[in-house]
Amino acid sequence: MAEAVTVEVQNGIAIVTIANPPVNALGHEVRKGLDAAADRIAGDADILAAVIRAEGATFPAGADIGEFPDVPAPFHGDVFDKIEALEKPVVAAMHGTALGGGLELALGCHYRVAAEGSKMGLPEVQLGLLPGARGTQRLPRLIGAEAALGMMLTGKPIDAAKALKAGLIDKIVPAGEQDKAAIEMATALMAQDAPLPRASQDSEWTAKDRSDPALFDRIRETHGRLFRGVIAPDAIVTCVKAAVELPFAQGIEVETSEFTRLLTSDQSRALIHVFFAMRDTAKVPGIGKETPLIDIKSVGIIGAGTMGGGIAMCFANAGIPVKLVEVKAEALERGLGVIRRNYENTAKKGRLTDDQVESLTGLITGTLDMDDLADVDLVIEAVFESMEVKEKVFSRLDAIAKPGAILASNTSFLDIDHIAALTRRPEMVLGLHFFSPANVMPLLEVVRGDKSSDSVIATGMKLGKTLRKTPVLARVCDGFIANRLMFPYLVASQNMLLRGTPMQEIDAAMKQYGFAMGPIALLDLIGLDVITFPGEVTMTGELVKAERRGQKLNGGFYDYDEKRRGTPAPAALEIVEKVRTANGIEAAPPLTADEVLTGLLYPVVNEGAKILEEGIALRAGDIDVTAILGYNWPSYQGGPMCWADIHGLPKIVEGLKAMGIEPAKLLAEKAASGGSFT
Ligand code: 3H9
Repeated sequence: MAEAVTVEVQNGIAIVTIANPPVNALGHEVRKGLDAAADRIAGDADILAAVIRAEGATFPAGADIGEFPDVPAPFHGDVFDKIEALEKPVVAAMHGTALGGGLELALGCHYRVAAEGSKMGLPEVQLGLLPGARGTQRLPRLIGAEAALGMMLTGKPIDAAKALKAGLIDKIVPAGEQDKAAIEMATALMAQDAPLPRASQDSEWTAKDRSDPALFDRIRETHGRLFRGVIAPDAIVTCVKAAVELPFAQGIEVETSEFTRLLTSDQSRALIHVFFAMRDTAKVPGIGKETPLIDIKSVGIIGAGTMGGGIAMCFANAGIPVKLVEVKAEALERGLGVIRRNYENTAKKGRLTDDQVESLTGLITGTLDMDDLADVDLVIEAVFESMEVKEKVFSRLDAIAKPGAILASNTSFLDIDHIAALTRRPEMVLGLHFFSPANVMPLLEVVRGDKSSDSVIATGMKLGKTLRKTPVLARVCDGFIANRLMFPYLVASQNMLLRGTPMQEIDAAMKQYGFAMGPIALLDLIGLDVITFPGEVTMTGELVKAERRGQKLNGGFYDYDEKRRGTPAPAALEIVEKVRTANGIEAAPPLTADEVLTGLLYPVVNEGAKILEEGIALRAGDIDVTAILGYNWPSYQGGPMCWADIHGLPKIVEGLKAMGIEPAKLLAEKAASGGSFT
């Protein structure tokens, strides 16, 4: 294996190269290499200056996240301090995305040159962490606490131009010329015997920030939303306060202790799991680079309703022309009108130009004739969720579509194998399940039928990326992964309501857990006419009968004001009472928030375990990703399966039994053997 760090001396300049593909993460070997390089630069009299550069696509994109929570010495921060302490100028040559520990490495250098278009950021907060290699101490000294906190709390990178303006870097050069420019800079510095600026010793900004007593309150106010539910932002503020108020040596003690606390927290465990899980969903065993892809240059969509229209927008946004089919002219006009209005609204917000609106809408053509789909590469059916209707569509479609065209259904629960069997090309059929609104929601469930070919599945997964969504592979079952997983959650919420816990308390418990809304409010948002519950849980049916369909029509469980704030609707309370009496249910004392939480989440974990053991999902992480992207499960809880691991599987098994629910075999086995899902 090639060495992760090499040093080559040219004309008195040590050129230190990091080579650790794919993103030059600062793993153990890289840290050892940099540490040794710093020793060599210090001890070798022939070396008068140094440049730190990276091979491949990017300057280091951070610490090696896969190493966490263990970090073998030498530690990142100690290595960067050693580099900063060198008495010879060190210039960082940055390109790509200098993130996290990568940016902290650059901050330890005396000068920073960056390629045009490169980005700098401290995204640790998104992993439930903070910049723990002196980033919280050096960056505020270099660009001021307010700008530094902006970067650390949002985790969003800034581009080189903004970094230059802020004083984070010293020079921008054309892309590809950063190494040459850094060497030139080092050569000039070495000739001048120039002073070595050390960010750790810079006191201009800290003096300014100390004279601004409202600084930290202002920051909390500006970024208040980012503090909700998560612990890292507070820790970041604590560290930056230390940077402003304490000498560097004391500041790094605060940073190290806060970083260690976060690194061993459940939140960073969950968020790091989510980071890798998001990237793993695209990996399908048996399908690789060698699997031939089907070129999708044009698409047909059947149904111009909310779903069909949203899907059409996804393709137009990716530059792929769409033919949108409807049965009636009126429905087609309405669908095309909604699409245009959506784009025009985006333009009003300044996120599209008028020309872009025209070219995007120009990519979507309406037709009333399904025969017009004879030449497209992919057809997605997005008609009413009835097998009878879909049977008709697919039989006809099979006769119309050209050989080699993929036929997909956007069904959210119907049997793809049954649909495939209606065609003479079952190997070309799959499910492409978008979530509403399709042009916004980031999840795409790719449903593999028994006969779907590898090429068709590979193409479906690739399509997810083309449409800028995260594709997750599912096998056929009622509700696939996301909807099947969350159905028990919604059912359990209905049972709680019937058994006497007020709806606002059920919802509050789940908001406290981190959901944007609780299950009852969620039902109102989805629309009460869309979901049918089994058995005695018929409150949604009764509400629909009373012309209450949720937020979209007359309110549902809640009445809504003009700002969409809900209050429990008297009409709904009457229906709860009526259904309760009709089923002879006695209201019990309301459950505590904790009982609501476990009562709703344990059944989800149980369903997740069944989804896994039946092979509907490839891995537990895929289930977590579908819950996070499809149902807004709070990512800092890791999704249901990671949450279950953290919460404790034996506790969940016992809890399920106490609720009268048989634990899934896989769950029981893992609980008994001390195993985990993630
Ligand atoms: C940190 O730095 C802490 C310090 O402050 C303190 C330390 C004491 N480590 O995203 P991609 C893998 S915390 C390990 O698909 P892209 C990734 O899993 C870190 N692996 O590519 C994937 O693997 P695979 C702060 C990493 O081009 C492959 O690289 N930094 C890391 O779409 C390609 O990744 C961050 O949070 C890593 N740091 O995007 C930055 N990064 O192919 C995290 C990536 O096996 N990274 N991998 O699935 C990113 O934001 C994006 O990866 C990046 C490239 C923008 C760099």
